[in-house]
Amino acid sequence: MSSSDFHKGVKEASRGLDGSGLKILIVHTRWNSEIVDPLVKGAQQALEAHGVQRQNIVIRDVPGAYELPGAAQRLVRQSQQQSTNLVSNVVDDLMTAAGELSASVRGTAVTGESSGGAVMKQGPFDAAICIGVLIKGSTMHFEYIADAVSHGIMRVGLDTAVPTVFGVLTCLNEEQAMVRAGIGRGDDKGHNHGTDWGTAAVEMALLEL
Ligand code: DLZ
Repeated sequence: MSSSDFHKGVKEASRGLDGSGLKILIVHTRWNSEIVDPLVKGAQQALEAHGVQRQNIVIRDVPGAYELPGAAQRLVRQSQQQSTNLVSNVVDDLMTAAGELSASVRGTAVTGESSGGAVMKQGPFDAAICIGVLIKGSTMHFEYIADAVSHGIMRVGLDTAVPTVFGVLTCLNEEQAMVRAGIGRGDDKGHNHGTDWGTAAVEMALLEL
Protein backbone atom coordinates (compact mmCIF):
# COMPACT_ATOMS: atom_id res chain seq x y z
CA MET A 1 0.00 0.00 0.00
CA SER A 2 1.47 3.35 -0.98
CA SER A 3 1.18 6.31 1.36
CA SER A 4 -1.34 7.91 -1.05
CA ASP A 5 -3.67 4.87 -0.54
CA PHE A 6 -3.58 5.27 3.22
CA HIS A 7 -6.97 6.36 4.57
CA LYS A 8 -6.36 8.72 7.48
CA GLY A 9 -9.26 8.96 9.88
CA VAL A 10 -12.36 6.82 10.22
CA LYS A 11 -13.54 4.51 7.44
CA GLU A 12 -17.25 4.68 6.57
CA ALA A 13 -19.54 2.45 8.66
CA SER A 14 -20.32 -0.95 7.15
CA ARG A 15 -24.07 -0.47 7.56
CA GLY A 16 -26.45 2.41 6.85
CA LEU A 17 -26.98 4.88 9.68
CA ASP A 18 -30.59 6.00 10.04
CA GLY A 19 -30.70 8.50 12.88
CA SER A 20 -34.31 9.57 12.32
CA GLY A 21 -35.50 8.03 15.61
CA LEU A 22 -32.68 9.35 17.78
CA LYS A 23 -32.40 12.07 20.40
CA ILE A 24 -28.88 13.44 20.82
CA LEU A 25 -27.29 15.73 23.40
CA ILE A 26 -24.42 18.05 22.51
CA VAL A 27 -22.59 19.73 25.40
CA HIS A 28 -19.92 22.22 24.38
CA THR A 29 -17.59 24.72 26.03
CA ARG A 30 -17.55 28.49 25.71
CA TRP A 31 -13.76 28.43 26.08
CA ASN A 32 -12.14 28.79 22.63
CA SER A 33 -15.58 29.44 21.12
CA GLU A 34 -14.15 30.61 17.75
CA ILE A 35 -13.00 27.02 17.24
CA VAL A 36 -15.66 25.21 19.25
CA ASP A 37 -18.62 26.79 17.43
CA PRO A 38 -17.67 25.42 13.97
CA LEU A 39 -17.10 22.02 15.58
CA VAL A 40 -20.59 22.11 17.08
CA LYS A 41 -22.01 23.15 13.71
CA GLY A 42 -20.13 20.27 12.03
CA ALA A 43 -21.54 17.77 14.52
CA GLN A 44 -25.05 19.16 14.05
CA GLN A 45 -24.77 18.97 10.26
CA ALA A 46 -23.60 15.35 10.41
CA LEU A 47 -26.45 14.42 12.76
CA GLU A 48 -29.00 16.00 10.44
CA ALA A 49 -27.36 14.40 7.39
CA HIS A 50 -28.02 11.04 9.09
CA GLY A 51 -31.67 11.93 9.59
CA VAL A 52 -31.68 13.13 13.21
CA GLN A 53 -34.56 15.61 13.51
CA ARG A 54 -33.51 19.14 14.45
CA GLN A 55 -35.88 19.21 17.43
CA ASN A 56 -34.19 16.06 18.77
CA ILE A 57 -30.75 17.67 18.97
CA VAL A 58 -30.39 19.34 22.37
CA ILE A 59 -27.46 21.73 22.75
CA ARG A 60 -26.15 22.99 26.10
CA ASP A 61 -23.00 24.98 26.89
CA VAL A 62 -20.63 25.04 29.85
CA PRO A 63 -17.66 27.29 30.69
CA GLY A 64 -14.68 25.03 29.98
CA ALA A 65 -13.64 21.49 29.13
CA TYR A 66 -13.30 20.55 32.78
CA GLU A 67 -17.08 21.01 33.16
CA LEU A 68 -18.00 18.76 30.21
CA PRO A 69 -18.19 15.34 31.95
CA GLY A 70 -20.20 16.55 34.95
CA ALA A 71 -22.66 18.44 32.77
CA ALA A 72 -23.08 15.57 30.31
CA GLN A 73 -23.66 13.08 33.10
CA ARG A 74 -26.21 15.31 34.82
CA LEU A 75 -28.18 15.98 31.63
CA VAL A 76 -28.12 12.34 30.50
CA ARG A 77 -29.28 11.20 33.95
CA GLN A 78 -32.03 13.85 33.98
CA SER A 79 -33.30 12.54 30.63
CA GLN A 80 -33.26 8.98 32.00
CA GLN A 81 -35.11 10.07 35.13
CA GLN A 82 -37.69 12.01 33.11
CA SER A 83 -38.48 8.96 31.01
CA THR A 84 -38.94 6.85 34.13
CA ASN A 85 -41.37 9.49 35.38
CA LEU A 86 -42.98 9.52 31.96
CA VAL A 87 -43.79 5.81 32.18
CA SER A 88 -45.53 6.28 35.51
CA ASN A 89 -47.36 9.34 34.13
CA VAL A 90 -48.55 7.28 31.16
CA VAL A 91 -49.94 4.70 33.59
CA ASP A 92 -51.70 7.53 35.49
CA ASP A 93 -53.04 8.97 32.21
CA LEU A 94 -54.35 5.58 31.15
CA MET A 95 -56.15 5.23 34.46
CA THR A 96 -57.65 8.73 34.03
CA ALA A 97 -58.62 7.99 30.42
CA ALA A 98 -60.29 4.78 31.51
CA GLY A 99 -62.27 6.78 34.07
CA GLU A 100 -63.23 9.42 31.48
CA LEU A 101 -64.24 6.75 28.99
CA SER A 102 -66.47 5.18 31.53
CA ALA A 103 -67.94 8.66 32.28
CA SER A 104 -68.50 9.33 28.56
CA VAL A 105 -70.30 6.04 28.20
CA ARG A 106 -72.58 7.39 30.90
CA GLY A 107 -73.16 10.59 28.79
CA THR A 108 -70.31 12.98 29.70
CA ALA A 109 -68.38 14.54 26.74
CA VAL A 110 -64.66 13.85 26.49
CA THR A 111 -62.53 16.50 24.70
CA GLY A 112 -59.27 15.70 22.90
CA GLU A 113 -56.22 17.92 22.23
CA SER A 114 -54.02 17.94 19.16
CA SER A 115 -50.66 19.65 18.88
CA GLY A 116 -49.02 20.94 15.72
CA GLY A 117 -45.34 21.49 14.89
CA ALA A 118 -42.26 19.40 15.51
CA VAL A 119 -42.33 17.68 18.87
CA MET A 120 -39.20 16.48 20.64
CA LYS A 121 -38.88 12.72 21.00
CA GLN A 122 -39.86 11.45 24.44
CA GLY A 123 -37.37 9.37 26.38
CA PRO A 124 -33.70 9.51 27.29
CA PHE A 125 -30.87 10.67 25.04
CA ASP A 126 -29.59 7.95 22.73
CA ALA A 127 -26.08 9.44 22.65
CA ALA A 128 -24.17 12.48 23.84
CA ILE A 129 -21.31 14.45 22.31
CA CYS A 130 -18.93 16.51 24.46
CA ILE A 131 -17.17 19.22 22.46
CA GLY A 132 -14.29 21.43 23.55
CA VAL A 133 -10.81 22.62 22.64
CA LEU A 134 -7.84 22.48 24.99
CA ILE A 135 -4.75 24.38 23.94
CA LYS A 136 -1.45 23.71 25.65
CA GLY A 137 -0.03 26.61 27.59
CA SER A 138 3.21 26.96 29.47
CA THR A 139 2.05 25.26 32.67
CA MET A 140 0.86 21.75 33.55
CA HIS A 141 -2.79 22.90 33.41
CA PHE A 142 -3.36 21.37 29.97
CA GLU A 143 -2.13 17.92 31.02
CA TYR A 144 -4.30 17.81 34.15
CA ILE A 145 -7.46 19.00 32.39
CA ALA A 146 -6.95 16.79 29.32
CA ASP A 147 -6.44 13.74 31.53
CA ALA A 148 -9.43 14.48 33.78
CA VAL A 149 -11.75 15.30 30.89
CA SER A 150 -10.89 12.26 28.78
CA HIS A 151 -11.36 9.90 31.73
CA GLY A 152 -14.51 11.77 32.82
CA ILE A 153 -16.15 11.54 29.41
CA MET A 154 -15.35 7.83 29.20
CA ARG A 155 -16.97 7.38 32.62
CA VAL A 156 -20.16 9.17 31.56
CA GLY A 157 -20.58 6.67 28.73
CA LEU A 158 -19.85 3.64 30.89
CA ASP A 159 -21.85 4.74 33.96
CA THR A 160 -24.98 5.83 32.09
CA ALA A 161 -24.76 3.26 29.25
CA VAL A 162 -25.45 6.15 26.87
CA PRO A 163 -22.68 6.38 24.24
CA THR A 164 -20.74 9.57 24.92
CA VAL A 165 -18.48 10.84 22.17
CA PHE A 166 -15.12 12.39 23.01
CA GLY A 167 -15.17 15.60 20.99
CA VAL A 168 -12.32 17.39 22.69
CA LEU A 169 -9.34 18.58 20.66
CA THR A 170 -6.13 18.59 22.68
CA CYS A 171 -3.76 20.73 20.64
CA LEU A 172 -0.31 22.19 21.04
CA ASN A 173 -1.37 25.49 19.50
CA GLU A 174 -4.34 27.36 18.04
CA GLU A 175 -3.32 26.59 14.45
CA GLN A 176 -3.59 22.85 15.02
CA ALA A 177 -7.04 23.28 16.52
CA MET A 178 -8.27 25.50 13.67
CA VAL A 179 -7.20 22.97 11.03
CA ARG A 180 -9.11 20.27 12.93
CA ALA A 181 -12.20 22.48 12.98
CA GLY A 182 -12.00 23.10 9.21
CA ILE A 183 -11.11 26.77 9.63
CA GLY A 184 -7.35 26.66 9.03
CA ARG A 185 -5.76 29.95 7.97
CA GLY A 186 -3.79 28.46 5.05
CA ASP A 187 -5.02 27.26 1.64
CA ASP A 188 -5.96 23.96 3.23
CA LYS A 189 -8.73 24.75 5.70
CA GLY A 190 -8.39 21.26 7.15
CA HIS A 191 -11.15 18.89 8.19
CA ASN A 192 -13.96 19.61 10.64
CA HIS A 193 -13.77 16.78 13.19
CA GLY A 194 -17.21 17.75 14.48
CA THR A 195 -18.70 15.94 11.47
CA ASP A 196 -16.95 12.70 12.54
CA TRP A 197 -18.26 13.12 16.09
CA GLY A 198 -21.84 13.56 14.85
CA THR A 199 -21.55 10.41 12.75
CA ALA A 200 -19.93 8.48 15.63
CA ALA A 201 -22.84 9.43 17.91
CA VAL A 202 -25.40 8.06 15.43
CA GLU A 203 -23.40 4.89 14.85
CA MET A 204 -22.94 4.22 18.57
CA ALA A 205 -26.59 5.02 19.38
CA LEU A 206 -27.68 2.42 16.80
CA LEU A 207 -25.18 -0.25 17.84
CA GLU A 208 -26.83 -3.59 18.52
CA LEU A 209 -26.24 -7.34 18.17
C1 DLZ B 1 -8.60 27.42 32.82
C2 DLZ B 1 -8.65 26.90 31.43
C3 DLZ B 1 -7.51 26.98 30.59
C4 DLZ B 1 -6.23 27.60 31.05
N1 DLZ B 1 -7.55 26.55 29.34
C5 DLZ B 1 -8.69 26.01 28.86
C6 DLZ B 1 -8.75 25.55 27.52
O1 DLZ B 1 -7.82 25.62 26.72
N2 DLZ B 1 -9.93 24.98 27.11
C7 DLZ B 1 -11.02 24.85 27.94
O2 DLZ B 1 -12.05 24.32 27.50
N3 DLZ B 1 -10.97 25.30 29.21
C8 DLZ B 1 -9.85 25.88 29.68
N4 DLZ B 1 -9.81 26.33 30.96
C9 DLZ B 1 -11.04 26.30 31.78
C10 DLZ B 1 -11.29 24.97 32.52
O3 DLZ B 1 -11.68 23.94 31.62
C11 DLZ B 1 -12.42 25.13 33.56
O4 DLZ B 1 -13.53 25.75 32.94
C12 DLZ B 1 -12.01 25.99 34.74
O5 DLZ B 1 -10.83 25.48 35.31
C13 DLZ B 1 -13.14 26.00 35.83
O6 DLZ B 1 -13.38 24.70 36.32
